[in-house]
Amino acid sequence: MTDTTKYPLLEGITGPSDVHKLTRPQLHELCTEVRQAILDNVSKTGGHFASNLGTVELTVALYATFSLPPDKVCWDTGHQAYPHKMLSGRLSQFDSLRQTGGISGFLRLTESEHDHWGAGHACTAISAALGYAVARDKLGTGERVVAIAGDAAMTGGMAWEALNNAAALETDLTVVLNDNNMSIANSVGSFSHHFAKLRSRPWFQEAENRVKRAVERLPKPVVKAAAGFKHGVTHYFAPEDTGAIFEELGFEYIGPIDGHDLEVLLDVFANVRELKGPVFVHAITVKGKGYEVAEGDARKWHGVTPFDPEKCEMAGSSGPISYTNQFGETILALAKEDPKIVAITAAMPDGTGLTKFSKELPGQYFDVGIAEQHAVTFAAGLAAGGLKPACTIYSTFLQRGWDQVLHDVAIQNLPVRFFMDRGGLVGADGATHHGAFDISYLMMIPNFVLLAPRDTTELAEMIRFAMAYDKGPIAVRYPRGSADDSLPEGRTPIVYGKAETLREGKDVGLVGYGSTVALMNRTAQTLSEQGIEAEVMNARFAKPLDEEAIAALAKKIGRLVIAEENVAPGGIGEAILKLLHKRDLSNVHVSLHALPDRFIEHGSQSDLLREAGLTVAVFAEAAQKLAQSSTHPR
Ligand SMILES: Cc1ncc(C[n+]2csc(CCOP(=O)(O)OP(=O)(O)O)c2C)c(N)n1
Repeated sequence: MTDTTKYPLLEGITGPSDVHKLTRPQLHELCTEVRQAILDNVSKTGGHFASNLGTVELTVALYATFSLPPDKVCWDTGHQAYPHKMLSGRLSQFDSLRQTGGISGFLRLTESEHDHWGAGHACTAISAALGYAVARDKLGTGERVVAIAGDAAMTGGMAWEALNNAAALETDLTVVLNDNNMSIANSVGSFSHHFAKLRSRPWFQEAENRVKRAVERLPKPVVKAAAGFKHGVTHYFAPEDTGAIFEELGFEYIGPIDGHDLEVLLDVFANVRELKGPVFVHAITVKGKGYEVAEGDARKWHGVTPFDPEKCEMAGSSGPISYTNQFGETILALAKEDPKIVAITAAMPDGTGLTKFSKELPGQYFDVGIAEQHAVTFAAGLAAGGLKPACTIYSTFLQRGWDQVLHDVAIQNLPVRFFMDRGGLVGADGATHHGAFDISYLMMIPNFVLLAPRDTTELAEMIRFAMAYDKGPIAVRYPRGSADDSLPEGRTPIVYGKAETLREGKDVGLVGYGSTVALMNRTAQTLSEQGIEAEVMNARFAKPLDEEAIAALAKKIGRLVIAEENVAPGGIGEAILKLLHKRDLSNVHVSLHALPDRFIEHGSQSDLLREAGLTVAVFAEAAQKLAQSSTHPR
């Protein structure tokens, strides 16, 4: 470590024990370096930005006061844990953040022994930490366990299920609320009002001297003293008249404290570490802290593409309209004409394309918080009550509402329209965020209609179709990004359960669904250069499948290549195989392509599609083999 290094202290940190060796002034300096390292790296790679600038002091204070290991910290979601990654020996790998083969943007049990909980979906940290705490109690290992959750994570029912359970178990557990009053968009709901009420109390700093004196008076060994500290702090910071909900639940509530005041954090954590029972520390932080524009617009700077740190400008996106924006524009236009149309998001107005809708039609718009289960049943109730709900949830997050989809929507055959963005491989967010399962997990549910568009124009048609369909639940899935514009323009209207033939051929049949239709069309172009004439079918509906058209294609050519951006079990490929079996066409030669039976990590979408074998080259080779080696099984 020399003075010439960019981050003199941070570069010398190989793990938590190195942080313990630093003096208080050095810890302050370390915070400055971590913040600079986040700016330097994320401005080059892109990634989560504002959330990480907000947790610098929290992380340094945790590292300096807890013993990691054996103590454990579970970060909720993991999108605010870059400071943790840097302090646990991964600084030098930050140039590979979220890239193919590089470090993850979230935490992974397999990435580092210091990652105690892997996530990507929100609201899981308190449950996980409670599990760790109970395991510790049973095994007698004695370490401390901390969960760190954002205020928006507290809009999810699972966080409250965990608090309820933790208080009943009365085990030693610290929950730190990282309250920046922001989700990705604004925090919503009555909890956010409750937190605001708590935030309006006198802060730790204002009573700092009083409390410091109280803390200093605590005798050691601390177990006995901790109780005194606990009561002292509770007395100072949680006067009974404010009725903090956490106290009612059985937690010792400590706060609010300034989550950027390192001195306060160090004192509080050092003492909280010794407390018995469930403790709740309420830290107020600022998303984007230290980078002015991000503080001013944390929503825009939550997740970023590479940007110029001096000019504070992100590269603008140009090019064809994205599926997300196409959804947003189309549903807004429809809802303006029909006041019965209502749009629901689970804390993702920007990601699902509903921001403009929320501004122009606030009365028809509901952001329910990170509460997908509730979003689905709420939509079911809206449908039962006579409205036309458009329930917009990413494919990966709808997994959390699966029972509600089945139990509340499908069994009652309610016309809830689901719009699932990010169907397929999403790229840099990785395994927790890929939409790899939705075709399967909806295909098996009776009453559902499933569609996927070949491009953004077809998405608009399918949205209109879905909003007009009122016989039961219907779901449209579409991928991240923009459409491949290589498809022919001649369009046929969307007809219930009907596929579309894009190109006639006689040597091999290529069947795509959603994002793979364009790949199939390109495959046909490649094959035609080799003298192979392929027929291309856009399946449009995975359920009900266009059995007549697919069976006719299979019969006509005897060779099919089928591809989908979903795992094979329960996918459209399997449905077609079953159809061939049912129609006595089992001897048709089939080459089936789908996502493999393993979790795919992060990387660029094109790298990941290649890794999964979903490319034109792979399909063309499969088609060639079928065309050349197999005879028509007539
Ligand atoms: C189940 C689930 N739904 C939606 C998301 C998308 N998401 C990622 S971060 C985030 C906001 C998190 O806010 P908060 O917990 O307050 O943490 P902060 O970003 O403010 O640090 C959301 C909605 C998710 N990760 N998981």
